[in-house]
Amino acid sequence: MTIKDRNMADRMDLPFVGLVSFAGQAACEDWNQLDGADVAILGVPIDTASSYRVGTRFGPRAIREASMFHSFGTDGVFDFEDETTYLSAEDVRIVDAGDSDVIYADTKRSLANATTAVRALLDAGTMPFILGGDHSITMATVAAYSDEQPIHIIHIDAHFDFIDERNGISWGHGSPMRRSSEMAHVSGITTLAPRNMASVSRKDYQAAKAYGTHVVPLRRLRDQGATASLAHLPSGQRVYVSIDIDAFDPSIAPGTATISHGGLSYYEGKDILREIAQRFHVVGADFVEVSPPYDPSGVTSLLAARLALDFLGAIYHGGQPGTRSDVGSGMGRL
Ligand SMILES: [Mn+2]
Repeated sequence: MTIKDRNMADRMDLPFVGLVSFAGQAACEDWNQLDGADVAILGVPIDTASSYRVGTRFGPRAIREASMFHSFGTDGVFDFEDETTYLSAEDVRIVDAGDSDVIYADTKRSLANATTAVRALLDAGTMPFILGGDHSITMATVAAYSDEQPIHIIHIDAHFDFIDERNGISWGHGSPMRRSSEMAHVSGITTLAPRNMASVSRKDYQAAKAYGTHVVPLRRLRDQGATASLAHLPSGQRVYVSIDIDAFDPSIAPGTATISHGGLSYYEGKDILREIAQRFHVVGADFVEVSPPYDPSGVTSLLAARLALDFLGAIYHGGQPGTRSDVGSGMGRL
């Protein structure tokens, strides 16, 4: 029997069957051939900028593998809680664009490759959705928006990531917001869910405040909710969303470099992402710091995959103005 003779439509393609891609979506590693895709998933497997535990170079593959459990067909996913179907073929076309290249022992060139990759995805008119990698990758992915209209960064993290430099290293995973704050096209930063002693030094905290970072510590976020925590931003604001998995509680996200107790629950995170999707114009996002060697049960990768799909579903549901029409056609560019 040849391939032609087989009825491919009858295949079940269960989550453990077949090649791995993000949520089982089509793969396209030629970034010149992405036309028509709304979202391009890009892995950036760099972990050499981590100041403590490494392993996030295996993050993109682990999140892809975990996302297969949530793979969906053209009919999308029905959420009974709001009686809505998300991620249907009419709403959004997601393509897995593979990974940016990494040069071992050379973090700076690897980061430059990530910038080049994200620019290619933007030039193709897709919204880059990036899987890290340690958090240093965000200074590279945000840099790719330099010839676009200004962006505000919504940064969800246990830490401030505003370190200027340590021992001459200014591109570590504790510095992405500091480096982003220096970019002319970044109009501001909101940091949600920081907490605990030692998550920031007094000097770096003062620098973040001097820059104008809007900070909502985790316990205030929990008290007032997602809507009030983002009320300072105007509706339709162009935002890039950077999500460090260590924003979540180590009981549900143990597989990360620098854990911090008292973090977000799944529903708290989902509520924040839904608020962002409903009110703002999301032009890019990343999920960083998933470290599979510290995630023996795979629960951290599963959480990242689930939240990524929740977020994409909320952004593209019903063709929200400012997302599909704008980002997908590249009209958001200057
Ligand atoms: Mn971080």
